[in-house]
Amino acid sequence: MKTNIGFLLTGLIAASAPCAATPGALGIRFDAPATHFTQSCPVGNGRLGAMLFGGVDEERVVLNEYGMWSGSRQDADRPNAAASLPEIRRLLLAGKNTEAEKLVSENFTCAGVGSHFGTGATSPFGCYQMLANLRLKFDYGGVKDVAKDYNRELDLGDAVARLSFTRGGVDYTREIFASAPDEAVVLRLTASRPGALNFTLALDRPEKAATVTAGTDGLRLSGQLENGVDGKGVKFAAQVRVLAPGAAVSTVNGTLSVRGGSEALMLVTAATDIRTFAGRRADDPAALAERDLAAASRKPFAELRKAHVADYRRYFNRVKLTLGGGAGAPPSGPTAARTAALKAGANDPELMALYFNFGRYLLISCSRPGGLPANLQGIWADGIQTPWNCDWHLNVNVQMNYWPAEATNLSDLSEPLFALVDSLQGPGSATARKYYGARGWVAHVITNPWGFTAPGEGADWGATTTGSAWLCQHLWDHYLFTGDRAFLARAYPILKGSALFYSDMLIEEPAHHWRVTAPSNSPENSFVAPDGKVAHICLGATMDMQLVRYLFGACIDASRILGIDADLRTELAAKRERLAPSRVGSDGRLMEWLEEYPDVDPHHRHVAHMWGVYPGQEISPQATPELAAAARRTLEARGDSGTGWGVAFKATAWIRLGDGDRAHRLLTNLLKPTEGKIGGTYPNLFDAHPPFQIDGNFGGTAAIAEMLLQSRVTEIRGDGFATEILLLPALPRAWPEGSVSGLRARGGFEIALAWSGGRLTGTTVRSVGGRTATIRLGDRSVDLRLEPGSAARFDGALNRL
Ligand code: FUC
Repeated sequence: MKTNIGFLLTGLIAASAPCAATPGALGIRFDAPATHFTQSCPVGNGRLGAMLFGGVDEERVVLNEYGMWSGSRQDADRPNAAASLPEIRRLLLAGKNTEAEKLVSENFTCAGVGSHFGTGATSPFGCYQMLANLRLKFDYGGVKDVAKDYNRELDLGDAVARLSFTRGGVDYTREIFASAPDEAVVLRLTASRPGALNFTLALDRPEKAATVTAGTDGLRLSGQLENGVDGKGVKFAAQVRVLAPGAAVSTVNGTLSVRGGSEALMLVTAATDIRTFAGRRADDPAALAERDLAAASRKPFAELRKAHVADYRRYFNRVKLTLGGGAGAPPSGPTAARTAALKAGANDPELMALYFNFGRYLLISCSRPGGLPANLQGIWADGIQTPWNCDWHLNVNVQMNYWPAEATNLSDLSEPLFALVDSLQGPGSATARKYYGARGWVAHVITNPWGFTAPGEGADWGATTTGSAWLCQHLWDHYLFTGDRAFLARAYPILKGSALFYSDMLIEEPAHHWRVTAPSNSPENSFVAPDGKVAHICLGATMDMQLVRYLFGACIDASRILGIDADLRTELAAKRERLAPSRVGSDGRLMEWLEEYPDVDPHHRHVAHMWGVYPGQEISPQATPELAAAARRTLEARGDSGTGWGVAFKATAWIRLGDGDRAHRLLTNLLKPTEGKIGGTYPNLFDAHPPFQIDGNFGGTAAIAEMLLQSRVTEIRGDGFATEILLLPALPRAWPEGSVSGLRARGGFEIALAWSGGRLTGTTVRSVGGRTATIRLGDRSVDLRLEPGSAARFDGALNRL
């Protein structure tokens, strides 16, 4: 077999060089302007976002800023909730689920309206919303002919969106990016003929923009959001400056008129005074926006662009993926034509590589250290009342946003998620006490920047208690990937607080004397209760038990590594032994609940009990073949379609079960154009729940990485981890050729690998701190010991080179 070592070496060395992947995997293309933001080009610097619509006569750029949250801090805990707990539990133990659910509904949900069932813009829960519209209206001087050669593209190689067309014999271009180093959105327009660039510029907001002022130096907008109490919520400000050499700039009715130039640079800055766990960026948003603007305007465009591209590539170029081997040339033209071709049966591996690159692009663009974590739409939202308040949902969604972070070498971008988790301890310990009389802290299904940790307002979905345990998984997994002991020392109190909560809230069920969560539900799913009615509330849903098992295990390991809390270790180990296990039901499926309740919706979008397969690791074909077979049957029964994130979740489970072809079928479903209520993809590759929800983008990205490389820590020793690294564990037949570099494995390794004809041609394993690993390829394996910083190369049969 041919080895491809040249690639492997350059793969690692190229980690800091500009990306040279095929352009088809790096560009999202459009041949017409957007009419909806799911056709726009999104750019972002973690905090500021912009979506370029690219209209010829009128341009609309939707502006976003991550602190645009209405609402405010509130105490949403019901003061007397704990008084109902014994009765809720008694009813559950007696098999009276519907009666228990009624009591949960009356006494055990949050106080007040909560998230207002996802429409909380004017309530204290609040909602993330758009900042403003930047609108440009062009004057082509009576030119009659239409625009020709329209081309709009989001370039993932340098995080710049571009647009070009010709009209009346003049070539027009637009270019936009959001710079992290300069804290500004930068938009540049050009016309190939002097004097041909004529436009007006306006800034508006559909709600609560108290003032918009125009001066010849630019536009200013400011206002204050609703807080759900007295209208005095987050203050915000945005500013735009126009630099148009040779053009005449004047103010007209609150807008700017720019006439007679051939080039214009617009700089947009913005700030809010939101005070969150990420700190407060501005006491006076207008002053900060002004300061950022003054600093950015001192730099020439080329310098702004250079700094932006370098900053972005620092993240993006850590990984390079090529997927080849599709039949025939991929369709050229707009990306939407490629997703449509997929639906018609095309195999377009490069499109999947594009989707992977886009997922990494999105995370880099909406989640930066020191900021807020990616919400349900990252940072990109159009409108005021956004779907589900664009909050952080803890029963799969925000976690899925961070699924690709570690494996695709963006570990540092999880920091905002960790900061959020850290911040939930305070309010979460009040919730733990008031509802469960428990130590530690808990968060349920929804949260916001205001520290919401109470159960949601609907008993059917709001009672999941393991949102916090699932968040903790990300802390522990970060440690497993990085081996960062200082991080573990910081994370440990959070893990411990979460473990203490579950340790206190578990109760014993009578049939097997297992410890179970109570009350519980399997996220948003329902079942037929013993009385024949539809119910949600139960004891010890399988996902809960998997999560608590994981959390206790992590906490036990962490305390041992840190040499503290021996007593807690004993307490958790004893309880962990008695947690209800994952089980196979009489129909051969993995049981979703403690009892074999009949399904109400056999195709329900959540597959919560697959948590133990992915992202958890308690079920695998190697270690637990019977449970793995049951998981397969569950996935078969659930079907291959669903909401965007639901499809991505099922794909990851199929991957861990070793079925790359089936996972590829699901990825194909995820990438197909969305239709009706079925998930899929919009023309700009945003994931469709529908509506747009970014979790599916990240879930799909994680799935692609997982098809090529998996890793698990099998033992934690004095000198580090023993790790298993699985090469090409679920490579689909549809991707016979390809290569990837820069993927990370647990235990502290970075991997490059290449394959041809569906078989590995070679791999390079580099230690970024890890020492021992077993590399597996199908039935073959090789043990490896490396010093940090060194690398080992193998051919396609795992012979060391
Ligand atoms: C979960 C899901 C919904 C939606 C919402 C934002 O509650 O069940 O489908 O994704 O989050």
